[in-house]
Amino acid sequence: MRSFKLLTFLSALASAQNFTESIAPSATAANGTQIPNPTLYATTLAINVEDYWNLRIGPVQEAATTTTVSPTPIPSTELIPPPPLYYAPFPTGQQVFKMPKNESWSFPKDFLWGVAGAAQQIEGAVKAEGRGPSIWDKLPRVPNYVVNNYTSDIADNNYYLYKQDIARIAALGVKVYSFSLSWSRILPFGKGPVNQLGIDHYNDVIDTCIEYGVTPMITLYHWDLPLYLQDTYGGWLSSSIVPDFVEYARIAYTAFGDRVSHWFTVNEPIVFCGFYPLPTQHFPNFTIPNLHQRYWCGHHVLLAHAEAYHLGKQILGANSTIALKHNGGYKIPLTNSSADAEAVQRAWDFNEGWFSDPVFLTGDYPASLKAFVSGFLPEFTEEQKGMINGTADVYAHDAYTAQFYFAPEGGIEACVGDEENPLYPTCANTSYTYAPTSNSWLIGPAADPGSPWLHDATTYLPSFLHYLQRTWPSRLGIFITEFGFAEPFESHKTLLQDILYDPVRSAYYRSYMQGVLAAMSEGVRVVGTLGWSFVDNYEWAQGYSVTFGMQYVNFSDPALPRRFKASFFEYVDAFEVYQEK
Ligand code: GBH
Repeated sequence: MRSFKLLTFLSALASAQNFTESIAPSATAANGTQIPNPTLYATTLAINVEDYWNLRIGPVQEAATTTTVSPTPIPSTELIPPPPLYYAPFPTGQQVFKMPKNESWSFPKDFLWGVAGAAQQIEGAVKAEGRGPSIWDKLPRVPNYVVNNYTSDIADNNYYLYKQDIARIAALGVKVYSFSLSWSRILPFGKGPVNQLGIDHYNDVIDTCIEYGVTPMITLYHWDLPLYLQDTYGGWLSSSIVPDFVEYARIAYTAFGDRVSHWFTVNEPIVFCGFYPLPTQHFPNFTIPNLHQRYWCGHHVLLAHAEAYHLGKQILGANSTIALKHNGGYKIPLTNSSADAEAVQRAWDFNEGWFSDPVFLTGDYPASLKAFVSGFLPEFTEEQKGMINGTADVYAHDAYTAQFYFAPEGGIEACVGDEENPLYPTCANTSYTYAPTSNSWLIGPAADPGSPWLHDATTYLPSFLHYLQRTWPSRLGIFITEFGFAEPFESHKTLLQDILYDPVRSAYYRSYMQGVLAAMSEGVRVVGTLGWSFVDNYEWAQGYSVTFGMQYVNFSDPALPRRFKASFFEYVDAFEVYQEK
């Protein structure tokens, strides 16, 4: 069984005077003698949120603007679209920026189109008004975990600028704004006392959306785990996370459910479970083998999500939409060999299938994944399977791109039997280029080198959407909850006007929306699309070196007005042309 070698930070607090980086108390006494078991010498002192910041994070940066800013009207000149890009404008004429219209395409009136962002990436104000630290306040302080050791202490300062941020997207006619809650704003320690100031903040974000005619949607968890839950029991590695997450969900549904009916429980568990193991010098260690940690995390995610779904239905009612956000690219066999077909299937199983088969099909893992995890995870009971199955009203997918897959050298079977193989346990190799017999062309234009996983592979989008609908059918259809592009080298551009004209991202948005329309005209049910992101923001391990925004943000002075990039107009244009009035 798992045993937690947890050296609590509380014992470190006892010697907080000389506490520096590691929270593990020294195993060596002053005279050089080994202390046989330092965990014996632990204590429990009550510490407040300020102490906790000081103990684990240290000083944080503060923005110049530290009070909520009132919105101002968007100047009408800012709403003038750019001159056309690449393609002849249709109909012709000055400043006309319209897609040539395909009469067999359309978005229904109630199509949920909008933009998305996430708390840790935009809010800043990390210590303001009682917020507790998250693991993403700690990770940037692990040397070289993040490019340039950039933190999200200030980010877009959206915590104070949200009114203007909402006014700006409303000015372009955007229908939906999807944001995430910072769990540690609402519960500074992830559990225990509720911070009313955090609740008040999100109440006002929601009310501002409604005032501007924008539909708010909430993601409960976008990677910013309250640090305390990681420090005390290992976060998602422990079953203790399940009741804590469900309680947090209850608080949020109860506070905001009267005005918000679209909810996402967790964002991309494949990704955040992949954060484990966390850097061992900076977080308590757990004796779960590294390779197993992410699957323990996934196991608890499924249980937490499912319980939160059922609770949500009770509190929010049957008309609510609740789902978890899946992620991954479309998977194309590199060649038509049966080995490559099997590699593709394994890749689906170990990625989307990991969470989608349990939630949409069986309550349990796909066979190839199960063969691996049954070596260490407990099997879901029949009751658990029944509880997990059917817990998403839409198939929510963050569908950015596509990739080729092929069998590893030496074959899949050999890899599956060889823990040392770097491709183990998925045992599927990947490529961004077509096979050498097709001249090894890249699948599509590359994004910024800081996002090497991302290419404009929108030619494959209709096939992708057909695959998702066929494989994991859902009650309401597919919701593309994120898609977007990192304009190559954008952070190297120095002239504002150069930054604002983003051709590769614009072309991506254009062909992406055409791919959605094509798939819909072929019978794929897509209920909405959310562009990522409405502003440049803190791009996790890439810091501010990679930008996904459809609006520019000046990070040296986030109080300066945001500016629309050309791509934002391209995205909006798809709805001006194709949405039924
Ligand atoms: C989204 O995930 C996130 O939800 C969002 O927060 C983020 O800002 C956005 O992407 C843009 O990056 O570096 O080769 O190991 C999209 C899915 C999964 C894509 C993890 C990047 C890492 C690939 N992401 N993946 S790699």
